[in-house]
Amino acid sequence: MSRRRLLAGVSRRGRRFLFYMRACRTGASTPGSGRWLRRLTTDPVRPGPDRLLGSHGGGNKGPTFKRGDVVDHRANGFNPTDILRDFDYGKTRRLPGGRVVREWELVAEDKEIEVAPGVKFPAWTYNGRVPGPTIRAREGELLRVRFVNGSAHPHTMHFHGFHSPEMDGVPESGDGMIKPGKSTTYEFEAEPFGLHLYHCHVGPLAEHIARGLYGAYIVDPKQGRAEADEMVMVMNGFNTNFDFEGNQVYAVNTVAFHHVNEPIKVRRGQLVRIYLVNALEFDPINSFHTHATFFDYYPTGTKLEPRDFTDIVMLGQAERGICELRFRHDGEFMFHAHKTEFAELGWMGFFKVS
Ligand SMILES: [Cu+2]
Repeated sequence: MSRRRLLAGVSRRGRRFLFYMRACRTGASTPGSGRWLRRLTTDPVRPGPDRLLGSHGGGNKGPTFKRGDVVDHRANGFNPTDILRDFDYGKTRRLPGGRVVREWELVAEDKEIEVAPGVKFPAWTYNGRVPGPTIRAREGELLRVRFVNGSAHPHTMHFHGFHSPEMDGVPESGDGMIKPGKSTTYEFEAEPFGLHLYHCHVGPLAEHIARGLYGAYIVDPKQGRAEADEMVMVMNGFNTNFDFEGNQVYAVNTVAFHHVNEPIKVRRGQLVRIYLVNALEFDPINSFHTHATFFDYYPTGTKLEPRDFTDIVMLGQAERGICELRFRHDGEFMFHAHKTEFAELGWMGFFKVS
């Protein structure tokens, strides 16, 4: 039975989820720790992720979530809580004329990662993590990214932005596909300012991306942006059964339900800036919704005036944007995909405001 057909018959699960959402909103359950999640998943009265997912072959009976457990971040080699505020500025030096050159080295590596408790996925990674490092530069700098392929498969790095054909990171130009054990250097200017992404561009493209070869690429405007608590959310998913029809696990920054277990701590009244990237494959649209607050939305971050003031944004594949928000009240507030199916399968979390 296909995933889509399976979903068509499980409207009961959707109703349970809505009940769960209401329960969270009314404070019937107080998230904030693994204990909360365990209570949700073991209390026979309260609906929790495990029962919500049960009819999807998920929960503790299936591939998507295991009762009360969390993933082994140490074995993964990364923790989504760290990835959230981890910006990689590379190494800089000045050319004789005074121009800044910013340099990185990224290594492709095949690596099994745990994307939900007990759910292992044979990922292809940049620098051993999914998403890859958040590369960050300032408008107008000269960027050099040395790419080393330590994977068993040919890969590239394709950056969104302006560059010459040789630096496009596609198989047909420049150094083309970088074979296992080989390397190349991509050189281009940091422009335009905004929020972009990079990913492998070797075919079959969907698989090379879906395996985990993508990351956020931020170009700060010359004049900078207002001071804020900044974070990166790369919305992604994992097609763990390799049927290429959809995904069985959804998340921001890879680990399903991670920020249910570990809410994102923010200060009341402080400006929070979210760099939101949709790296999802196999599903054409993803979304981001905040509870109890609205945000200014800057599509692609390429203009300094927001386009929307909203509490939800829809993003197509590879689409991204900057969300700026402030919380007015202390408490714990959900954020999640408003596509209920994705939320149930891992794409939800909480802000803890104090
Ligand atoms: Cu690739």
